[in-house]
Amino acid sequence: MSQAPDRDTYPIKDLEELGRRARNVLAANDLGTMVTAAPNLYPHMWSWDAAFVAAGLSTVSVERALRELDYLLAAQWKSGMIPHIVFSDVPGYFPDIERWGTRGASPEGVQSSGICQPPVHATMLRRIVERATAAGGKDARLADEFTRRTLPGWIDWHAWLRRARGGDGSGLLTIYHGWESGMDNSPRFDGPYSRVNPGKMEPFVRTDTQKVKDHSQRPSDEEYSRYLWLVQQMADVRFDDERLPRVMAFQVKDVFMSAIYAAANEDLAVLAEQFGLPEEAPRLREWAREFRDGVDATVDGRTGLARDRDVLTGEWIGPPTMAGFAPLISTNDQALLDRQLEVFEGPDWTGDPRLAFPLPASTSTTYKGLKPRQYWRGPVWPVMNWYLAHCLRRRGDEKRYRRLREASLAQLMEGHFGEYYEPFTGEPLGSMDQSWTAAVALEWLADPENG
Ligand code: 2M8
Repeated sequence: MSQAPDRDTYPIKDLEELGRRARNVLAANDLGTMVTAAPNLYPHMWSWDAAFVAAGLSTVSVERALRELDYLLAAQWKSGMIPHIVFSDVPGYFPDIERWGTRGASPEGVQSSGICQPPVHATMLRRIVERATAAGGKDARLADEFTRRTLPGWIDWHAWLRRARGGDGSGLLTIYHGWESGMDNSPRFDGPYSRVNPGKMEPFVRTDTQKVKDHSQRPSDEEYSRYLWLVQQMADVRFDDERLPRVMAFQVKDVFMSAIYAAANEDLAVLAEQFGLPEEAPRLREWAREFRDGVDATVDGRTGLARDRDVLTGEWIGPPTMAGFAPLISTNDQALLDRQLEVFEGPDWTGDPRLAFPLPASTSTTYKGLKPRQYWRGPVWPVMNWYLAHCLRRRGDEKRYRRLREASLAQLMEGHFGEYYEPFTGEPLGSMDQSWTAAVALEWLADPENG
């Protein structure tokens, strides 16, 4: 099937059934304190997952959605960093807190990893606030109280990113681990990782490959040893922001994360104006401008795609991955936006007639290094489809939002809420009942007019 079926293809009862199942997935993954990222493979809270999950939860309960964000924010480090994992008590994930060596680094009573993930939180909070405000009554009151109370924490988070990761005037954030991008083994990082040579470290046993039986859907052991080596390099300097640039063997200017940051600064500025901190808005808008410009400046005129940069070699990063569409998230340049949309809808991306559904794969489907079943090397990620569509809709592009919605619903109708999907067959892969996939299903199902 190369065209997504029309909305009318689905009887309303099928859509209701999809919603019912998505709500069940979130309820089953809910430990009460946190919704784990997935039932088995990821039994903890992940930072950007939690933000998307909160948006999905808000279609069911604004109160529960805000509690999710509260729980994440309570793990914020003194520096302002929001850690990428907040650990639950459920065992079975590696690397665990011991391997991270972060005991004592987080606030009292919290256990976390020592790196960050893309800052989608303010964007999702704004989404939740808009939904709650439209609902009025108790929801609106809760959202008002929550936003006033937590704004300083979100602003500290953004200030940390700017200071610790983006203060060099490039308008781009640095990551010190592929995990910080959220797109762990994307071909974006092959060059930088090829220069990471693991030294002596404790042996380790992976748990992910015990859970995803088909190992070709996960990163390789060689990749994992590099991931673990970088964790050790950070732990050796006690995750000290000042020392990381001097010791880390992996340093990349992440263009996708930078675009997310630019957009989130705009959203945070709006929230600051509405909820009692208008004096903060100008500096948030200034960061938005700085990073929007930084992202625009990375675009390769030949391909029309944005690029990451390896800080250690100064080289641009070439492989055509979905990170190349960073300007769709953040740019104000109409000509660049038009060019990006042309590429996005062209034969190397959503216009590839071989696709099961016209949705962006994590790596161009015509790229020679495409691995259609392997994690961030080719599969389609439902959460990214929704996020990009949300960004387009924010620009007023309702037509493209709806197109992506139709294709996404068609993909999700098979009902497993896969972590990712094979682009040509639509087979769900990785973890099933993945929370953020269920969450975005609920977002798609929320009234597209009033959202
Ligand atoms: C994946 O990453 C974790 C490490 O952070 C893993 O593979 O163990 C990524 O897809 C990441 O983006 C996501 O936040 C996480 C949980 O869903 O899983």
